[in-house]
Amino acid sequence: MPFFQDGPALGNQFTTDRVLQSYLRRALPPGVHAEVLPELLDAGERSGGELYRESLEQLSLEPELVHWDAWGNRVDRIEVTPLWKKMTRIAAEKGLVAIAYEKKHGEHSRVHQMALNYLYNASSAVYTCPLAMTDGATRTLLTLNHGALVDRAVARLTSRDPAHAWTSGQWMTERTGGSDVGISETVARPVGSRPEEGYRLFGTKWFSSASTADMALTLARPEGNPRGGVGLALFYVELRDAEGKMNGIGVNRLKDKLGTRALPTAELTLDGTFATAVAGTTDGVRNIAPMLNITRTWNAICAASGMRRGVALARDYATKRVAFGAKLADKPLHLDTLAGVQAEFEGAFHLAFRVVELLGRQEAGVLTEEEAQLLRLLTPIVKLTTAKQAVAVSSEILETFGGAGYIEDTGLPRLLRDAQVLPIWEGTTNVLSLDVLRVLGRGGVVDVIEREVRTRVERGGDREVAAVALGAVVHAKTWLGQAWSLGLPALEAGARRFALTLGRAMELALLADHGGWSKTAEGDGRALAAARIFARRGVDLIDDHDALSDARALANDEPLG
Ligand code: MFK
Repeated sequence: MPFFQDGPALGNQFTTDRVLQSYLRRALPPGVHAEVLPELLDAGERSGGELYRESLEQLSLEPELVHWDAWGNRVDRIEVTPLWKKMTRIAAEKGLVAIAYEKKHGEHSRVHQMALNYLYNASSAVYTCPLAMTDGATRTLLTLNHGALVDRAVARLTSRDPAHAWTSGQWMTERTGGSDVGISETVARPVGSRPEEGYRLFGTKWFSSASTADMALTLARPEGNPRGGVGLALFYVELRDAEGKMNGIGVNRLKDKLGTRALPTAELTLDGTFATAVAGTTDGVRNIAPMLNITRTWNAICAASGMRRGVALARDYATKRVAFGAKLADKPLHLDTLAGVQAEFEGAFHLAFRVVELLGRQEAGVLTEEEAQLLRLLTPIVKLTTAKQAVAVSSEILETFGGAGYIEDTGLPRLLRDAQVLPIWEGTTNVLSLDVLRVLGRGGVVDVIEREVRTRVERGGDREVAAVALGAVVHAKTWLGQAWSLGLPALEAGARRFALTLGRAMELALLADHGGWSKTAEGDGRALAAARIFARRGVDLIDDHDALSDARALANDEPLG
């Protein structure tokens, strides 16, 4: 009988997730926990069952752009995959955006919403992208409080009726760049003499994710406005009219991307697109910031979700694969490798959900001033830290499968490809590291993170772990003080190491805190073990040397002679 290897299998992704279950037992009041449990069980069952199966069956399916109909009309219709269509229905019915706005569980509504999205994400073919933008658009419209647009769009963006529900796009990136949004070229021409009469937009949007959306928030420069982000305005656009005709929008082509391949990302030409100014005719970058902060939080949840999926597959496989006379699960080096990725995942999970908790408190109106500072600082930090971890963890997960991890129809390479977008979109690691510095330069303080770390590690009760987490934050603070005095170039050069150190220290502290609780309340020492492993993997990345001089020396790469 020839040998055939059994592949990895998944069970219910809620009942098999120790980390999520334990966190929710601590974070949610018992009544809320009991109420949301059936939804989590259902999401876990679908995510480990039918949706996972369908995502594997549809691995090679991709969206298609249909430019013309049979009679020669330009239609620019995008045909999405069956799984995408299914996720559209599930997302509305399960309230994957709506839960946050229905606020049934007060400040815990965000944890409820994101726990569900964490479960669905890894089997959704990245349908979480349009959901993130829909959530971001809802939050932005509500924050800016444009009465007519709130009335028209928010009910649809948060609808649980698939026939009524809308999704939103977020069109920022242009050929001039995805990071330096202030140099965007799209212009806005007023339709009449008053801004309320609307605008026509002319320009190209270079990366428009989920271009199947019903509406979008986008940036354009009203004619005569100054350069830079301040001269841009935030606009609301509906993609099609009541007859389904495009609103002056041409879909040039779909992007051929490394990953997220079921997600239709398009290049768009706006040629007289009718648009409504959402909040005056300037300050577009500042006005779209609520959207950025929401999608960055989703990014972190999806990073944790992707890591958890990889760990679940690798752990199952390790119980099946036999090599050198034993199961991989019984091999000390394999165990050590899995423990390392598990610890990274657990740290990322707790930081992502800490930010979600803060967001929930903000939206429930109970956030303190200190927590508001923490939320503003942690939002770029959680995005950049977890995204980098997701790429490293996915790469390691593929390796735990040996050659099978490199073969497309196992579905495993997709874990890595889909993770690789996480540090890129919604602000790269460097851009977000500079955002952290911007917050600190405008009166924000690292002390809020230091206090959070101190409180958490004291509660956690592990001295070794506490010393690593606190030591890293104190070192980062000291470096910051010195770097301010050395000037902007030194500060910028170290910004990524600084932000990652704060991110990793926070993750470790939160993991330690949860570990202490879990040991006492549940008699489970595994989260503390994860904290100890995490602490030994390296938290403090600060470089006190003159790293910039060395970097500048290396910038000249000409061979001698
Ligand atoms: C799985 C889920 C993933 C979700 C998928 C979604 C897919 C969508 C695809 C995309 O659209 S990806 C492209 C996303 N693009 C970005 O994330 C942009 C990255 N670049 C930045 O974030 C830059 O830092 C930024 C564009 C904001 C810099 O622009 P500027 O013009 O130099 O802005 P400036 O002067 O720094 O800030 C303008 C104002 O906004 C300031 O306020 P004030 O005017 O009151 O001083 C800033 O404080 C404020 N601001 C900027 N970022 C903020 C913010 N406020 C709050 N939160 C922020 N994050």
